Amino acid sequence: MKTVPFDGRQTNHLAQQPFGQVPYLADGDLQLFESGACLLHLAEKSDKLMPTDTEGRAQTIQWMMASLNSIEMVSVAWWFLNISGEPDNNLSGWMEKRLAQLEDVLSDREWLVANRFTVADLLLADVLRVPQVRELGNRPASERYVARVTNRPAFVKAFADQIAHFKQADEARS
Ligand SMILES: N[C@@H](CCC(=O)N[C@@H](CS)C(=O)NCC(=O)O)C(=O)O
Repeated sequence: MKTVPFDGRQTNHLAQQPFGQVPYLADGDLQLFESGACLLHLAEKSDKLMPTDTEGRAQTIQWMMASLNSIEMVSVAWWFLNISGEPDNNLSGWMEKRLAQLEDVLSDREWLVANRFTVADLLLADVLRVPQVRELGNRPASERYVARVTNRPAFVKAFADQIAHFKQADEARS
C-alpha cells in the first residue's frame, strides 16, 4: 500500500488516476483506478470473493453496481452537504428512501449473494459504514449487516493496517 500526499496530487497523481483521486491499484504492469473496477479485478482472482457460476457472478456484479450507482451516488452527495453545514438538504428524502429499501433487502438475508460473503458485501458495507449514514434513521438489519462485514478478521486487519500506514505517513510528514 502506498500513500498519495494530498498536496500536489492534482498534478503529481494524474498519471495514476485522471481525476487526481484515490484509490488506484497497481497489479504487476496493470494500473487501475475506480474502486469498483479495482475490486472486480481482485475478485476475479479468487472464488472466495466472487462465485464463479454465471448466476452468482452476475448477481455479485449487480450488487456492486447498485452499491456504487444507487446508494453511494446519493450518499456521498448527501454526506458532503451535511458536513458542509446543510443537514436539512434536499437529498435527505432520497437518501432515507434508498436506505429503507436496502433495510428491507437486508432484513431477510445475511449476505447479498449466494448465502455467503462476496466482494459485493465488502463494497456495500464500505458505503454504509460512514458514521453519518449509519446515524440517519433506525435500521437494525443494516446495522447488523455492517457489523457482520466489518467484524470479519480480514476487514479488521486491513483497517488496522491502513490506519497504521496513515499514522506512519503523517509522522513522516511532520
Ligand atoms: N468513483 C471514485 C471515487 C473516488 C473518490 O471520491 N476518492 C476520494 C477519497 S475516498 C478522493 O480522492 N477525493 C479527493 C478528490 O476528489 O479530489 C472511486 O470509487 O474510486
